[in-house]
Amino acid sequence: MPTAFPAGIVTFHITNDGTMNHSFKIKGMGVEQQLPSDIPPGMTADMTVSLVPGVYDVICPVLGHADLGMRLSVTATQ
Ligand SMILES: [Cu+2]
Repeated sequence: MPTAFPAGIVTFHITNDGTMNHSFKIKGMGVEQQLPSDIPPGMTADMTVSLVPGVYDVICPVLGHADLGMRLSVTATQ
């Protein structure tokens, strides 16, 4: 996914290319939103979130996955 994109109403199209369940969470600037359920392998999900300009952490909230590297710092630009 891109590490910078314009702020505003943003829809993430998330594809699980892996072999186990994963999920998606974005947190920062007072926002904390994640998918209501995990994505099985080979499946997709969309999540729409309203982002003000700033820096956010995107992680896979499945237990232990963020510590395995499933995290990314992204910037919503003005
Ligand atoms: Cu994961």
